[in-house]
Amino acid sequence: MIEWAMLIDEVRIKIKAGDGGDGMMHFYRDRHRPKGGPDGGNGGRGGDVFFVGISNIEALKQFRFKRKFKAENGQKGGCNQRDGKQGEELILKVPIGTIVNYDNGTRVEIKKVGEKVLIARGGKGGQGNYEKRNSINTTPNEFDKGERREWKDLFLQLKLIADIGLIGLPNAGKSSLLNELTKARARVANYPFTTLEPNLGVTVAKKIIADIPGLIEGASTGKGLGFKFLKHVERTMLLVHCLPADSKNPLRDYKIIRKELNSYSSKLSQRKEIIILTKIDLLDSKKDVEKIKNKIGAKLAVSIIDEQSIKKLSDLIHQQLA
Ligand SMILES: Nc1nc2c(ncn2[C@@H]2O[C@H](COP(=O)(O)OP(=O)(O)O)[C@@H](O)[C@H]2O)c(=O)[nH]1
Ligand SMILES: [Mg+2]
Repeated sequence: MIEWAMLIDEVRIKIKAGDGGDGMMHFYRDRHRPKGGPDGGNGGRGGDVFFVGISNIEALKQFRFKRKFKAENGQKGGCNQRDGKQGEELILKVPIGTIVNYDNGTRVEIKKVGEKVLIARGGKGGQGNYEKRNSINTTPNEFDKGERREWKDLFLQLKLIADIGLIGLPNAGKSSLLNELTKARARVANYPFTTLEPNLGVTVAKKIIADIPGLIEGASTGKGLGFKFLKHVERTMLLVHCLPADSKNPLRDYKIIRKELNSYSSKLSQRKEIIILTKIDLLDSKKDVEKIKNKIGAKLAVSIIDEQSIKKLSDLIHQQLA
């Protein structure tokens, strides 16, 4: 069994189940029966809020701009013992692996595709005065209000399962490659430690790539930020080791990272790895590229300004995972 990397994406939203409709207070009247009996109907139930699991791991994106969601309220009861209409339920699609955290500490996980999980129950409708009749009081002039529902704050966390980990020293071009290989928008900058959290992206073949930041010499012993992320690396299926062409000594860079991986866990050192030479547009000649590529045992040489090379990388990654 392969252990999976679990990375987390987070969002806060507000939801509200529908209020129950109020009961009706009404007495039947017509020409022949000026004092007819009570006939006020019950209020309709408020709509429930459900989450349904889907496989699209990008689905939490829907909450980027719209954050408040509400199921329909039940309608008020009518005359003639007519009950109010039930409120329409609200169904939100979330990726499987979503953990729903309520304010009170309760947690629910959406585990299966198609699984419909009740997130907030709609309010009961209130009784109308028809329902309130009894042997003692045959003409009640009371009704109940429908149950009201409040807004709930939900904190959604997505446990993501990364298939591929991009590793390498800071500045190796990991975040840039993640952006090119996926539609992720990781921060890129020309200095170490731009990426504080692992960035995630989804490839064309729906594989998840994690950009593992902050690996430096000593990371396995807790130095820098890398330690925190090593556990994510441990659970990926494939490592893409990035070595930049503008490094003074790419072989040394490689060894630094390998040493950290090995001392963190021996299992990790056996993980399938492909080495790639990055930023090759910074080299003067193709001959230089070949020379370094051979020296470090790279499978591919890429540059983010060479679309062809990115395509080759994408193909290689998917082929390795297959
Ligand atoms: N010339 C060139 N620069 C690149 C390439 N890839 C990344 N860079 C630059 O290298 C720097 C570090 O890249 P980044 O992706 O943040 O590296 P990370 O620290 O490994 O995530 C940034 O200034 C990038 O614009 C490339 O293929 N060619
Ligand atoms: Mg980065």
